[in-house]
Amino acid sequence: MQATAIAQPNIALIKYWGKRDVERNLPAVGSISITLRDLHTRMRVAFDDALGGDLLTVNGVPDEKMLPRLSACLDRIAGTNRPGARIVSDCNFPIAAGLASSASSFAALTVAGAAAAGKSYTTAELASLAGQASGSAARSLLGGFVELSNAGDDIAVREICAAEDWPLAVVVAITETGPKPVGSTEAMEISRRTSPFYARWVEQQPEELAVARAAIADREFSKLAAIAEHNCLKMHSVMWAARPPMVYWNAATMRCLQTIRRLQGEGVDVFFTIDAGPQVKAVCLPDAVPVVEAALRGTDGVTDFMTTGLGQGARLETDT
Ligand code: 2P0
Repeated sequence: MQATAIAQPNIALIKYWGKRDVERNLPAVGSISITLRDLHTRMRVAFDDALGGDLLTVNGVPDEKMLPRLSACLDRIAGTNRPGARIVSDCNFPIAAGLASSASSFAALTVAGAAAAGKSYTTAELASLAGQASGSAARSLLGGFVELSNAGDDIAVREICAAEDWPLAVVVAITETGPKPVGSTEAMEISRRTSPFYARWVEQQPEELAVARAAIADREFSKLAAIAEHNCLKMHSVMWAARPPMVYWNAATMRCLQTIRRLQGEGVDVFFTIDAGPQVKAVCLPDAVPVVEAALRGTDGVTDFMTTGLGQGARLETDT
């Protein structure tokens, strides 16, 4: 009746932005991500017949705001006639700041909830359950480079390259903590309804997925860098052109981009990607980590940074 799972966040190199079915939370486009190693969410789920409802603590603090989304996810996993659940979540990085905390949280919740409920779901079923809670969460079920595709009336995830087969590193430059102004779900819908670039974004995604897939298969860093930066800037352009416009960047975000452009000019193998938040993720070859860290540390407005390699998918931990 209880289980603990750990999951790492993932960062999309070819982004998920937009939904084809809001009700079922199905993405409008496929995506390709890398699962990180050193950032994690640990989630413990304990069903208890004595509980009248669900209880959630996040990093030791009761959280009623997030609870309905987690409860709905557990309902889909274990059925609505399930007992109440005590959910304990611990996260070692800033929550809701564009670092994919919902991805690691819902991947860990899905794996822990299924085990606590005694269900043995296939990876496809887990992906569907995690994806309904948060689109990017399905990708954190797997490690290394992960592709999420639309498959018929659902989604599918698959590992396209193991973490150890192309051990890239990611330096995350933190420029601001705290919750984002507009949540991703709402921002995607505003983009779909109002951005003049949205249709082209959806139309061009298969081509960009193919380019990234080939770059990963061939371990061609510069090819992956070019398509990932283009895809990231295009996603943000969709948002900038929406009404109301949504700009997640701050001045330090832009300065980090300039730092990375300078490094590229000096021949360093590094590229940037930015999600729905102001942090900049610098993806690089492991040899480049010291120079990338030093350059970002010296960038005005970077308050902190975290460096990580690529890691595994969500997994159960032995419960004590
Ligand atoms: C991604 N993002 O591919 C994109 C890029 C943010 C920017 O997936 O509405 O929290 O819960 O399915 O997964 C963030 O959105 O959205 C996200 P929902 P989610 O990583």
